[in-house]
Amino acid sequence: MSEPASPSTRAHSRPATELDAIVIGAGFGGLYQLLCLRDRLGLSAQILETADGVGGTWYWNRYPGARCDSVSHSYCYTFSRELLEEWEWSERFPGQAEVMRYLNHVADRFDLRRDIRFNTRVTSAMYDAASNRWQVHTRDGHRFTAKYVIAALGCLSSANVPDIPGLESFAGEWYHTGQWPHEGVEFTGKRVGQIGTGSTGIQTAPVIAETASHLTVFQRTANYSVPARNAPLTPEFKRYVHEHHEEIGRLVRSTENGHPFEVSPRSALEVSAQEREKLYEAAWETGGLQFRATFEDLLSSKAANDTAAQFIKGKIRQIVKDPATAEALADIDHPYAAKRPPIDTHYFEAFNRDNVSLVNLRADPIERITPRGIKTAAKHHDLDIIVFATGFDAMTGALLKVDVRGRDGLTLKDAWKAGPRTYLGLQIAGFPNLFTVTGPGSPSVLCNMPVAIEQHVDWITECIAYMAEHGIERIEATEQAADRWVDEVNAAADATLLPRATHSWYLGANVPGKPRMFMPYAGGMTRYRSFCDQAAANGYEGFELVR
Ligand code: NA7
Repeated sequence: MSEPASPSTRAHSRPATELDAIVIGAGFGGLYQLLCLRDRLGLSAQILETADGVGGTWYWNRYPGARCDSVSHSYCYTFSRELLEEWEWSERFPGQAEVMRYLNHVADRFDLRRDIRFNTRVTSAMYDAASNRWQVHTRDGHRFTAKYVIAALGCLSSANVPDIPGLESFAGEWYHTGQWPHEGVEFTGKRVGQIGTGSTGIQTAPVIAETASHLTVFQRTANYSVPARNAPLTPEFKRYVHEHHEEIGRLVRSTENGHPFEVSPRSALEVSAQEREKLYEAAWETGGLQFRATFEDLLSSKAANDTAAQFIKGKIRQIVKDPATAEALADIDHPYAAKRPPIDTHYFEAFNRDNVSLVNLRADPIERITPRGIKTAAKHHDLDIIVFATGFDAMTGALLKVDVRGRDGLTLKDAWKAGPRTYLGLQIAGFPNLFTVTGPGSPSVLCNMPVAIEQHVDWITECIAYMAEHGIERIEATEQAADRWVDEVNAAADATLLPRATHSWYLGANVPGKPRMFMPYAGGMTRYRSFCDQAAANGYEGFELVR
């Protein structure tokens, strides 16, 4: 996707567009936020969006095999009964194209496009205290002013291309999965190197292997994966969904991670070894993220977690025929689900193909990229295409790319120098009337995203409505509330095994130089929701309100 040309002097002299609210990003969060501000509160609002279409993360992540890890009947908005009734998913886990069809349908159905400016990258957002308005600049030289800015840039939208020496010299093609070309990539007859074995790499490798002449997967950290068992939805299940919208909605809003399944109340250590094996086997057959819910203590007890880890490692060794490859794939150094647990369609099976090989970078690290491929310590791998499935500068990267300045010229970069510091993941001290949808410090990526997004957008909308009703001009998280919340976020993470995966993007560890701090709120959606509701019920406790 080409981006708009750089600003002309003429463009800069244009008068600013004045709005009540600017929403940045036209993904799941931005679309619903626009609808709430415009249609529920009657405000003048616009979305500014870099892409030429809606979809956010789903717009950019078009790599082969891109598929949602949440079951389709829970991966949707619940705010509109009509929308729920008229939309029908076709598969258990919706593919990228189907999620895009859904979001385009939402944009059309609620007539949102007329208030979305596409091809518009926000470069800066500066708070002007005298007017109590944000000045927002875009790359094409437009200026906007608004009382509110709602950042809905997505948690996984700033692609991370590692700084491997020699990339610029590569004579073939290279792509990052999160910036995939719309016209697709032709792998037929090509020697492909894929770096990265996170959720994305695990989804894309088996699909690339179907047409590439050879696929070499470069693995730095071995990863768990459980079969997705994706399948078309049966007419009976579709009928069930249509008849139970309310029940499903209630269920996803009541569970800790926003998925439509309860975590078993059983400990992995309270059942016999045979019983445990039987339950894991059943969960493996069912497939999906639900595997995590087999026992209640998989993320709190290392001993319990070890049983799941051993089970999955055993499966890898059974599936992968070459013993050395199986060993490298099963040599996993962190607890199960301490990094985002991928689900797959024949990932481990792909290594049984003649045209797929694995390079274990722990034993044989990459030295450099050459014009002809990738040189590791042991050998040169000749490649026509390199696919970077290397993830994102998650949770903070996209917002920090914008020059955000709050009160007294405080930059967001400075405010977050030691790591993201928010109150409830919704607001940042020093940045009045700026809200972050699924910002760091909220459950966000540990939750089924549409559930987390609806909760945030509803909260922000009610907050703005409250301000209008009470003649409040400015809201800002207090330093004390942010300090307390950072402690709560850390304590919630420390009560789990999540920080034990020291290389995880939850901690910012995948981006060199990024401060290490556990970013999402791990205390569960119900506890989190009650903090948000309580703050609002107490007249927005923890926020400073100025008339
Ligand atoms: P992830 O989960 O961050 O995975 C990125 C992968 O790329 C992971 O295996 C990394 O290894 C690997 N990586 C990153 N940098 C390098 C370098 N320099 N050399 C070798 N390997 C590297 O991103 P995904 O896109 O898979 O998934 C992101 C989320 O999207 C996912 O969790 C779902 O929520 C949807 P590492 O583990 O850091 O050693």
